Amino acid sequence: MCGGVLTGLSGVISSPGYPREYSNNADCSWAIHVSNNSVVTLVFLDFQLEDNEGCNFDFVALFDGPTVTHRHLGKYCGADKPPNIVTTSNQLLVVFKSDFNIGGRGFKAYYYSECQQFLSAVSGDFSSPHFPNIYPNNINCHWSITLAAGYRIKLFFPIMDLEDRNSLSDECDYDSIAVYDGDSQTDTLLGRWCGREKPPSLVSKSNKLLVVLSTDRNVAHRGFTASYLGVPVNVSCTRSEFTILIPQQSLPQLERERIYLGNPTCAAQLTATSYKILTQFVNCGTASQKHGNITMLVNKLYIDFSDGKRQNVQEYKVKCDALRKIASVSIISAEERRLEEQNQQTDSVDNSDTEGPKAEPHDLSDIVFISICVLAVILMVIAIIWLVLL
Ligand SMILES: [Ca+2]
Ligand SMILES: [Ca+2]
Repeated sequence: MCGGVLTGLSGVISSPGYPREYSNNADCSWAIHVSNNSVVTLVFLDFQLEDNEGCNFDFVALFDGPTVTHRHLGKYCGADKPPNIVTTSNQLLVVFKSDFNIGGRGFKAYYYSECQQFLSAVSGDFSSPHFPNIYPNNINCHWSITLAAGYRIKLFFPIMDLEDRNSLSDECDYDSIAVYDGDSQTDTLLGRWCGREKPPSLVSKSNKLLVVLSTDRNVAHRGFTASYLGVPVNVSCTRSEFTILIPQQSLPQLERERIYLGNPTCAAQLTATSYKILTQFVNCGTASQKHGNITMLVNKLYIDFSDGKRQNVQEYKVKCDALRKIASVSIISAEERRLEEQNQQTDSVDNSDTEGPKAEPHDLSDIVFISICVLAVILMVIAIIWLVLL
């Protein structure tokens, strides 16, 4: 009649006949069993049972395991929705009982396994289960990021607090975060971290990235938070211009004006499949910077994802080594932007008495090239005059 065994990653349960009044003398049990090393979260959507102090007549009781002998997580009745419940193991038992009279609408709830998350938005955040409270033991959580083709993924860990390394092996043997450059654990391992060592910001080679949190049977800390952003990869340059291509499918429903290089007058054009910015360095405020002997032409690409609720403009640094015609693009994180602003402040102080190297419009090779041209013209003129005189 009611109850059962549920083994999916997520599912819905409700009292018999819901939303019609439940029967008297009901006795239902749902045993939820998710994949090993995951925990179960139960969320009530609706709740109305006969009320009495102590919940002795009609009630929902929850147990942290497969049977009523496991730890009691709570007993609920009345019309107040119970709080979200998280197990410590991969099993949850839900028991619903009613007595011989007086009913109610009953309840409806859904459960999910907290440790399987698939992310496909262009940017997002995630964190260890229960963050900022301590994470469960014996879990193995997967966050699988897959963006549209033409995107790479940049991943940051603003907060990192796991159990420390094994002092004997100096490895992350107990709890760890592992990041794979793809969608499975057979792909290249970008690194494994634990303790409070923050991973550097990581960039995927393709449009997929997998983050795995593994914890052992004891000692837990606060966990981690992570943020990721999609980077459009198609940036190229010649000696005089940038070409930036972003597949339209990677930025669904974004007006072309929201993508621009340097300033809003250099907004993207729409082609059949892409947003395209093709622009001369002299336009759009592209600056040249010296890095040793190499002159890099640098600008910022802005993609405005803001909606009514939230301001969200992503900034990307685009660079071109014009001599070698090699372009690159990277996301500017909030942290990098803060450092950059600091540097600009100190730079503007420094520049008041010294000339910054940034402002030089031409590199040495251009000057040499022009000098040779001028010399060639002079020699030609001398040759012509000499011929005429003869
Ligand atoms: Ca009753
Ligand atoms: Ca541990």
